[in-house]
Amino acid sequence: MRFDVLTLFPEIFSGYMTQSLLKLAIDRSLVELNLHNIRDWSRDKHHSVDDRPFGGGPGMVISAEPTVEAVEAVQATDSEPGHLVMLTPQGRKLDQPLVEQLAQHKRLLLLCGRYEGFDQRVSDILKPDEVSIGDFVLNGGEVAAMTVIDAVIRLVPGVLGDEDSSRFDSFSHGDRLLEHAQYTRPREYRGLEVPEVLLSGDHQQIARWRQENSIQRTSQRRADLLPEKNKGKNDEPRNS
Ligand code: 6GU
Repeated sequence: MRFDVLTLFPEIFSGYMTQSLLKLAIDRSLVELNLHNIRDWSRDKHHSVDDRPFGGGPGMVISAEPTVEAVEAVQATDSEPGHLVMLTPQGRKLDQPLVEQLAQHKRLLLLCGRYEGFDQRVSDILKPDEVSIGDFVLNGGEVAAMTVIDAVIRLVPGVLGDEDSSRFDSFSHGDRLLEHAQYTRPREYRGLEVPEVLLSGDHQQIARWRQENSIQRTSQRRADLLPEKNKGKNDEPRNS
């Protein structure tokens, strides 16, 4: 899986790139991550990449020319131009099905905006897949791009140590349940005990408890995720 990130602030990614799971995947050549500074494609002597909006208003708009040329140049560095994603609050909202769709591509280009966004002609010309990570405003697309990378690499074969652990995550089955509660040692902490069934060694009972705990938590916290049949089941005051 190859990622190319186009940004005005490539240094934002340096800590993330040396983080364990991503670094391991890069070291094992399962993932390639290249950073490109859009400013490198600026043609004027001040290396400017933004300008005031036509029609007035606050902030600055990222110019079409350096952005389009940066994307085209980066696309041309591989025989496969890749799937172009623009991170913008105006995009379609990221969820696990979209992550799975993005993970199908061998190459993703992630275009990160700042300020008041890009000149509209960037989208008109490049027709990117515009993606948002939620209904809130970030200062730029970089954190959103890291979110996309983080979610996608978990689906790249071999990246996770345990091949099963992504399949059992919330949202990756069709049923969209939240994860059940987890416990580790000690058995008792500040008077709170680990549910007895988890210590029983009875795998069938454990599986049943976890399934019920998942449904209960989902109905308490995220009832919008539940299929109608489970709604209201175990609907008690929230305690887990
Ligand atoms: Cl992708 N960018 C910005 N600037 N804000 C956001 C976002 C993206 N997704 C949610 N909020």
